[in-house]
Amino acid sequence: MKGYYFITDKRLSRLGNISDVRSALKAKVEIVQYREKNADTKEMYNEALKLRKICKDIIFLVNDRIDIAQAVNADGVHIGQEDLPYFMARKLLGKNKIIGVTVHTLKEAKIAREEGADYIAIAPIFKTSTKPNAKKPVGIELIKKIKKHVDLPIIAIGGIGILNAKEVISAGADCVCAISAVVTSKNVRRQIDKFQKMFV
Ligand code: TZP
Ligand code: MG
Repeated sequence: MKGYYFITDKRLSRLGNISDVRSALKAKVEIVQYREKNADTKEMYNEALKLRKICKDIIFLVNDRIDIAQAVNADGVHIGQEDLPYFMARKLLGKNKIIGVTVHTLKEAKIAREEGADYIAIAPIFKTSTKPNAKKPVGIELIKKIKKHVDLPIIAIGGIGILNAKEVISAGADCVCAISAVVTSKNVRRQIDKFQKMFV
């Protein structure tokens, strides 16, 4: 796992999820997470189905919703500390699916590792207004600390943009996600390209 980690955000997007995900594929993104907090289940199912087809050759994950992930045969889910517990997500999805877990502390990261998570997302690194109920920013020091103690791929998310992404990567993040900085931009592909270049 290395590079830009794409998360959809229909509310912030200029051209919609389908267009954004196509642009992400052109920018050689290897992971797409479908994150939708405000839609009916049926709408989510239909959209996830379309995205799964577009993302047939890359990793396609669903945020929170294990049922939607199963229904569209996603590659896995991304869950937070408030979602269905890891052990139950694993029980429902089976051992071959990917489960990523958001963590805000070293302790949560260690627990995620012990439980068997495939990767962790550390969040929010900086202040963000994209997630209304986001916790207090954890800063890049936590990335360094977790990198030292927890042997799992690390995604960094929250308040990341072109100007601060490099320090996040230098601190030990394997992937970065920058939702607003990417989906509100006029050229999603070019914007992701800028992040991708920071990894080479
Ligand atoms: N989880 C923690 S912060 C966040 C999520 C989904 C939102 C990140 O959005 P942005 O625009 O990259 O700050
Ligand atoms: Mg969640």
